[in-house]
Amino acid sequence: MRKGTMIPAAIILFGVSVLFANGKTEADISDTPIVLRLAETHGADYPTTQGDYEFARLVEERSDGRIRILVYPDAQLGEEKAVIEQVQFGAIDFTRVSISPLAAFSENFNALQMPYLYRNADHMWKVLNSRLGDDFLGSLLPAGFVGLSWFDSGARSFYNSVRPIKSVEDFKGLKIRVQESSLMAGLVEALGAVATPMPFGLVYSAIQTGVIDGAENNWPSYFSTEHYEVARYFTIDEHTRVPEITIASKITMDRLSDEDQRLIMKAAKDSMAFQINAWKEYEKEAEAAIEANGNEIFYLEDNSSFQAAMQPLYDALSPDLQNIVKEIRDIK
Ligand code: GTR
Repeated sequence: MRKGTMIPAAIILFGVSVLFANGKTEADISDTPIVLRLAETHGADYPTTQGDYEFARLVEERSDGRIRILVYPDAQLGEEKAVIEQVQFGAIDFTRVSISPLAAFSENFNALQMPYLYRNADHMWKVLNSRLGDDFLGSLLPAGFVGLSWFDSGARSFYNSVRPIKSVEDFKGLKIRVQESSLMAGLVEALGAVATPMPFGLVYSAIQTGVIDGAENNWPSYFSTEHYEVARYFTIDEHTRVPEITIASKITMDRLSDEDQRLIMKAAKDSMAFQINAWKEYEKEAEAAIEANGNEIFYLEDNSSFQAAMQPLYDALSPDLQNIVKEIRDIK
């Protein structure tokens, strides 16, 4: 569960013993030759964190215990944007993040998360698993990252505490939290709401105290954060599919042998199936729990007016990004 309490990164950096999911403390592992840290915003039982543990397990197993990746869940190392910055200058070795905040560091990532871009989940996976998906991973190098792998994150929809959203008109005047992403802010503004960028960990109390009216996310995050308890109206409009990504610091990777770099890259890719499976199960559980809680859920059957409202976001893309969008759409 993650309502927003955070252990400041400084506590960890200054060496207070932290208990990891495997029951070991930092002291227990001090004789391990290579110890690397991975930052994760979600709690230990969330499917992406489960995918991180699987990645760490594969790396440890395949390196015969020579390389150990410690997963820090619950935003212990900070919120996503700050973590990405730390990965960029090598203070954190890996992170699993949403590509929304990452696009501030590598703008082409906006093309991969445009509203209503994918026909369905299969289409998105075809893209991510194609040469284009690998090109995206590789395109992070100039920004100081090595893109490793993709995780599932379903589709994002709107929720709020004020009224059911059934049409674009219903957004008028609502204050909606967005990730620290200019694209997401533009998306919400295009619908007529007021976009409020804010780190994930602050959203629960911001809704509870009325600082914002709502936010948008997938079923699992709406559930695990308990936002569903303070924002009971959920409109399934599925405006974006925003893949999750695991990235490494280029500084960290450059310090490793070519063989170890390959081992890490392969282990990351091989952890994808595990996460995708865990995602499917958790998504079902989240949906059932939210329905049982009596939330008011509206399934938007006809999203044509939502799509039309978002056209200006496509028009504002640079010609290069428009070409990538076309390439994505052409993947059948
Ligand atoms: C979740 C995602 C997180 C974070 C969060 C948010 O779906 O898994 O990494 O980006 O959304 O809205 O901040």
